[in-house]
Amino acid sequence: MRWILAGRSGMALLLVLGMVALLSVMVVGFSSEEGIDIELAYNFRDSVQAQQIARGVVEAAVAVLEEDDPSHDSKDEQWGGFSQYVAGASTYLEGATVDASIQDESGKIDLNALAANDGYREMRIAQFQRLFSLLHVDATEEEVREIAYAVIDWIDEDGETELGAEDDYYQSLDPPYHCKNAPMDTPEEILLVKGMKPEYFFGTKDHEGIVNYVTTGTNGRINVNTASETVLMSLSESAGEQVVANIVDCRPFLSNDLGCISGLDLSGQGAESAWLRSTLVANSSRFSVEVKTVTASGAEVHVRAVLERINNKPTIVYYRIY
Ligand SMILES: [Ca+2]
Ligand SMILES: [Ca+2]
Repeated sequence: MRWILAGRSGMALLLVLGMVALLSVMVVGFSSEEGIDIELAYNFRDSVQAQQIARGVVEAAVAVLEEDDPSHDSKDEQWGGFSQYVAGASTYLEGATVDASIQDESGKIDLNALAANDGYREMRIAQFQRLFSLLHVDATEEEVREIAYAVIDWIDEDGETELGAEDDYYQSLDPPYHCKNAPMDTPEEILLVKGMKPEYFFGTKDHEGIVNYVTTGTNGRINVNTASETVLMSLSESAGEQVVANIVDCRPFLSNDLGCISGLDLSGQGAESAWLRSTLVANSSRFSVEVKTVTASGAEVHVRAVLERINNKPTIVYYRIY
């Protein structure tokens, strides 16, 4: 892949890195003047510096996505090489290391879509079940179906249970909490839902969890250019290894008119074909940025940010430092 550190995005990162250097000098100057214990000051400075670097990297990701052509999204575009770009730019930082990547959230399965009332609920529940099965999660089909219904009840506005669980169940727990009755803000929220177990979500030494395959806020659309092989196989019982290989061979799809995908019935009259037509796209509305910064003294900061394209402008809608 050809990779060019240039243009506005490159400038944005370099500017922010320059500001970080300035800031660290200011913090030291301030603290010695005030006579604060110098070691505490250094710790504080390093933690602030790591956070500022991470923030700068997120701003650089916004800049990269601002320049991106939104008509299709695939990993061979500039955002797909963001890690190499950051690795190159971080050589300008004295002693600090930065790892970062941009992921397409539309390559994952939207948990909120389970509750959509568009006639495709059974398709999505079946997809949810296939995901667990593909990952060899130790849960029966029936248990996964019950979790799917509990997710629907967790999200839908009413308090009537649809084979899942509503407020009366969650209020009976110790400690009790309320059923959300609204869309999930993050996929981790599924851990609060009846029947869901941490090992299903995070995985165990024997199997992967669903954490890397689920998302929220993508309106149930799945980008065929960026979906993992597991997500592609979850789309249909007929999406076997050969079908997935066909899709991977045809990438990148350049518009939402996907044409035909050999082995996947997109033009059929059945409910599954209709659901696939309404679900599969070639572009994305949501990206996430993961950043890990370690300063020379060992201060470590992780940031996860979610960027949503609103009128083709990437906007930070979620930002977490941990
Ligand atoms: Ca694009
Ligand atoms: Ca409900």
